Amino acid sequence: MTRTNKNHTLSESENIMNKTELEKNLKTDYLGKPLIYTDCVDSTNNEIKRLAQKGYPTGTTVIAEKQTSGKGRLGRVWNSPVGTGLWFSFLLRPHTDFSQISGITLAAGLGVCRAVRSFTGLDAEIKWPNDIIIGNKKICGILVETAAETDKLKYAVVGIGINVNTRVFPDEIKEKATSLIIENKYSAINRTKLFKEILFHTEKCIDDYLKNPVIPNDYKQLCATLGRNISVRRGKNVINGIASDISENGDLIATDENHNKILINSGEVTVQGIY
Ligand code: BT5
Repeated sequence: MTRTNKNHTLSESENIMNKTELEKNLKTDYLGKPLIYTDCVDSTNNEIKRLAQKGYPTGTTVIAEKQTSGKGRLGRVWNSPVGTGLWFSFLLRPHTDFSQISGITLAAGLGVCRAVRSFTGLDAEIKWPNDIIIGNKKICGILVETAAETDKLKYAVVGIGINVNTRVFPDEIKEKATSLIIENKYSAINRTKLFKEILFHTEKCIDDYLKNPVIPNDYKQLCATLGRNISVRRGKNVINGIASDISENGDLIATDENHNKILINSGEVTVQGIY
């Protein structure tokens, strides 16, 4: 069976992607060049690190149908079953220092969010720093890892996982995860086209940030965290506040119960109303 409308076509043969189609009409300067497509890998982030050690250039991208050890932050597991999602990573060798890594991370999230919105018309938003959500559930996680040489940034790996045509989630995540097909009233999304759209928007956001390292206004407009009650763990304490802004270097700014400004640059932020 083939269902058709502009961006939402899924024939049986499209359940598996292929390298030729993935590379065709890629509108990027460097992302996806070269592109390595594989059936199965431990983690596309790990594979990029192996290729980085071999000297592969900036933009090198690995995409897999399935990951056996897909990972999130802090050693968490990223559920990456075959044939339903987009699991990919790319290598960046930016001529910047570590201070710009959070900006690059936010730029990648903005790129994915813009791509999902323009391609599907769904109201995707960003949960700071770079989860993509629809409603109050997560459709995408991004893991940025870096390698240093003395105190200089050697390279960064940006790993993106998106639930595209996933209909069922394991029990552990079914309350907090959703997918594009679920949000799209069960009309399937063409993963190959979406992948190319994401590379295009993400490259543009990263380049814009590297040229002019400020957090763009539309990041803030799309950031579902702003204006909400949040809590963050600091050692043994939990601080509660309202998220109000993003600082120049990408930190979340919140106002606590005593009207003090707090800057949050890492760690787990719980946002009221979002998974
Ligand atoms: C992230 O971590 O959200 C970053 C995920 C990055 C995955 C990509 S896939 C391609 C590349 N290769 C990799 O090995 N990783 C990257 P974090 O914020 O720590 O969230 C992880 C948590 O999200 C887990 O503990 C689960 O609760 C939940 N989770 C796991 N799989 C999920 C999924 N498919 N959809 C939504 N939530 C999920």
